[in-house]
Amino acid sequence: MIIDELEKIKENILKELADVKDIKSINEIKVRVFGKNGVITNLSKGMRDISPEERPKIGALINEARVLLTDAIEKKEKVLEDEVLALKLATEKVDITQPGKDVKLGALHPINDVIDKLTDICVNMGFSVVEGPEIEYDYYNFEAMNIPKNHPSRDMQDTFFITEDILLRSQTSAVQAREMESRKPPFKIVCPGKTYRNDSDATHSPIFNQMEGLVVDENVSMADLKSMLTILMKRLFGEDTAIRFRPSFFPFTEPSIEVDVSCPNCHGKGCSTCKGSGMLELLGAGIVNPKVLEMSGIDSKKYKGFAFGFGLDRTAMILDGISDIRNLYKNDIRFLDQFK
Ligand code: FA5
Repeated sequence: MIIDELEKIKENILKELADVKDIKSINEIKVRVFGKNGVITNLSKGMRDISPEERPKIGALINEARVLLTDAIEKKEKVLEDEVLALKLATEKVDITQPGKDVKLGALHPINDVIDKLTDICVNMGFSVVEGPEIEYDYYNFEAMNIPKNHPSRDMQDTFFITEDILLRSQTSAVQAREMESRKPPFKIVCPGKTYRNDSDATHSPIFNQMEGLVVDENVSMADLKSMLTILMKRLFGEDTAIRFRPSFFPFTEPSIEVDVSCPNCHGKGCSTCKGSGMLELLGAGIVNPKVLEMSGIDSKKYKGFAFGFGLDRTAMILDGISDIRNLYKNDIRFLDQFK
């Protein structure tokens, strides 16, 4: 009889609900009672086999049981949820009197710090910041810089070749030719980036960073270059920094100079870092060789240029008093922590 069956279902489910201890079991009961094949669902489906006279009465009883069980399930659910919440509140109390956890703050790497400082100074002087590829064609790194294949001046830079025509750029000067090809004078650009040479000692690293600067305009002179570099160096290192300009040679500039700054380790007395000279070479510079301008399609009769190439690792060494360049690449937190 359906009526007896209904009574049994109500009795069993209410008894089961009384013993239930978790939400998962409640959900299982819900499926068993009201799911697709649940006991109440099946009874409702069976209504079609009941005689039309009895149907309203049985229908009302099934509905009554549905309301009763839904109500009981919801009540039990609420009780269990309250219990879970009470337990959470009791166990997850935050003691606001406890001291906070120490958060370890990072800092800019000394080289990135130098790149930021130098590019800031240059942007203030009207330069645009550009980038170029680290894997470069021999053409841009050497040939367009007036250093033909097999020329002895290639020995000045011990280069990592990938193929005969492709290399890891040995100088950011490679960006000069790319920019001269794509821009119309007048323009002022700086290009910071990684460079590579087969070198390693206290002041030479196989990976290092340079920042190239290039100005192309109608009346550019060595006096402009020297005064601009002096202002730049004094802004970077301080007004009373000792700076030395020396004549030098680069195939892409004529005349050429090199610029030294007092050694960070011995402050001019002479030590192993500066190989006894008291000074550290920081950059090369000069008036752009007219041949280089012409090769990149710039009229050398109308326009002149000056260029400079900073060693950024050496700049970081001077700014932060670092005596061995290799420390910049060891990723030793104890070393890097000093520059926070
Ligand atoms: C050049 O690379 C030229 N392209 C610079 C230049 C640009 C001259 C524009 C004229 C016009 P040089 O080889 O001297 O020049 O390198 C420039 C600077 O890079 C050096 O003064 C030094 O500070 C740095 N440098 C060179 N080799 C290394 C190295 N292996 N490790 C760290 N710094 C280096």
